[in-house]
Amino acid sequence: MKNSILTKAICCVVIVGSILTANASVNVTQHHNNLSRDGLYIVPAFTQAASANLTRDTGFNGTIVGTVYAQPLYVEGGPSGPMVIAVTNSNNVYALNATTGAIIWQRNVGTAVTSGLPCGNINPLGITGTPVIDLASRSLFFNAEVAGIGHQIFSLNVDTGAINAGWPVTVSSAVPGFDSDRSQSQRAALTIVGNTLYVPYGGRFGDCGSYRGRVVGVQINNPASVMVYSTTSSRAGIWGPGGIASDGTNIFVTTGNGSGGATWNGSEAVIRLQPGPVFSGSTTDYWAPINWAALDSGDTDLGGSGPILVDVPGATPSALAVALGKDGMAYLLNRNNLGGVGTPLAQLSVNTGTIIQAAASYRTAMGTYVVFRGSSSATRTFRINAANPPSITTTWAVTGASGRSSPIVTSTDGTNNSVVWVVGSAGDQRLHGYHGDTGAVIFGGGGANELMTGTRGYNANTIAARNHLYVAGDNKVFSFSVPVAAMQLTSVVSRKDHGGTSYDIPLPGVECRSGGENNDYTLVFTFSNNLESGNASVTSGVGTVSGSPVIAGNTMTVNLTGVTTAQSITVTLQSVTDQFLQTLPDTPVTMTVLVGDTNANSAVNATDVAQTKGQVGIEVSAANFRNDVNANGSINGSDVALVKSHLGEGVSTSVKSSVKNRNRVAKK
Ligand SMILES: [Ca+2]
Ligand SMILES: [Ca+2]
Repeated sequence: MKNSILTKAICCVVIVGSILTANASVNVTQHHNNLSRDGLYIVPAFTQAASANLTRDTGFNGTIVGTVYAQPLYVEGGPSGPMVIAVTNSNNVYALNATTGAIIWQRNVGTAVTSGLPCGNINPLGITGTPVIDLASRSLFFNAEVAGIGHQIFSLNVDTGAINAGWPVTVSSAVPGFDSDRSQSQRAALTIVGNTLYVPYGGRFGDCGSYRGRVVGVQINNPASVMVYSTTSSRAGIWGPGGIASDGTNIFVTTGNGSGGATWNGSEAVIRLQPGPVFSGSTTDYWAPINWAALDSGDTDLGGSGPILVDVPGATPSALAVALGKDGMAYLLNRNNLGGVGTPLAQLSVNTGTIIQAAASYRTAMGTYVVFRGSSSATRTFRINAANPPSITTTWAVTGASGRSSPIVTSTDGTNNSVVWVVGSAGDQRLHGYHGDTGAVIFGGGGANELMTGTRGYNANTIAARNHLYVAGDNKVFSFSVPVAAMQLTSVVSRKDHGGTSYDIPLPGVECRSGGENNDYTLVFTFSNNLESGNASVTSGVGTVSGSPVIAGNTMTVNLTGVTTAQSITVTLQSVTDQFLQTLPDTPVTMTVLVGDTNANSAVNATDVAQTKGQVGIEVSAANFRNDVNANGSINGSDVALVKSHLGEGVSTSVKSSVKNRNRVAKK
């Protein structure tokens, strides 16, 4: 008997409690975070107060090789922990440790193009458009221009960087006639809807050659299956950095200047494509302003900004698409019936200069906003009024900070603490944060440590994840963070249900209640921050962790079974990680188990019996629940009998006393 208990005790020490991640992981899988391309990041750490104290993580390495136009991505849940993904025009792809900036894996997908193009201004030219991640298959998709081959669409295992089977797709082979004069460029962001990857194409700087606005659709599970949409008009490129938006079923693109003429052929438009992609040709599926031909001849593209999809509760219609033109106009469209060539739901001149960037949208108690970078010195906003039809009102603008990036917005919950973030890209090379309702400066750019290098104009390049912002510039990814409270274990209790009401015994303390038939106990750990994941195991004493720890908010509940009485059992917390990815050092917590020791003096004796007898018939409450020793919700003769059955049992309660006892033994 003794031997078997000993064996059990030894085995319990080595069994490790199961691992569980309860809360949702955070991932930035695409340009501007969402299919709508709204650029909204819900990040509870980014209160406006915390945002004011943003600092660069100077220990974050982030060194990469090549010029960067694409927005970085962020992915969790892989074997190497949280990663930042960055791509460069040297055809280099990187997965960086999101905390240290060290390279987890890197892959070069072929020699970048350095000569032989009919026009263009990116040299070397490799991966320009923002990639997209499919979390289900943990695959990363992007387009690379490879010397001697042209456009290739790759799929990589996002955890290892290995090229997935069946990829890359060489676009000129899959799509007859595609890019035969090398005038087609790929600089707008990619999208995945369902199982289809959509890759948008436009022309090169200089508008040379026979390029078209094109979207190539590739089945991600069958890359041999390729479809393409091309504008009928020559040129009409799809090139704004935000690329393709989606409502979850269909995709939306904007097209640039085309060849003009009397009949609209696909230029200067917002176009809705069905899955494939397939263009219906119906007026419900495209919109172009009445002056599209004049915009064509003036090179005043509608295509410098991709569409963003915005829902405005209370507006009729409420499901909108927003377009911005190089001519400074903002347009509101009914995204379920775009309307053909004609007058939009609303339009307003919102900027005096050309608009080239990816806009963002957010909602506060004041209404629904769109924010865009209007020029190298202005960040501007307008509100969409919830009317029938919806209308546009210009709101705050900030001028002065030089540089020209695409904005993003952080909010703690989707409506509060909105902060608009822009980078003075190709300008002052600093991050700037503005109050979403007023434009008041929240973060003014920081000090010497916050100065970046190599950030590119027009492109977004900034993402938010947990308490970080990441900005990708040439040859370097920068990490910034807002301060967060350190994680601490604030309390531990042993919790038991007494006939419908739970009572807690704070630990360290003596658990005097019976564990029932299987000797079960429940420990509830409370922390100062919300948790992401954690483990627990029994590291001394008799008992095991049963099932997975349950994480809810800032608590972790650990169930124990097989916990014998008259012992101290130690449960050690391991890898407990909070929502800001701070990890608690391994923390042991000891519970003394002595069934029947109702007065918690480490011995079961006549005092406990008398105390329990004294409570018989009295309703169980916070004052006497220890006397409900069998935890059934009433104090009666069974509890007295249970205490009596343990008479004479005891435990030594402190390390000090056990050391003293051992010393006494040694002296003998
Ligand atoms: Ca006692
Ligand atoms: Ca009882």
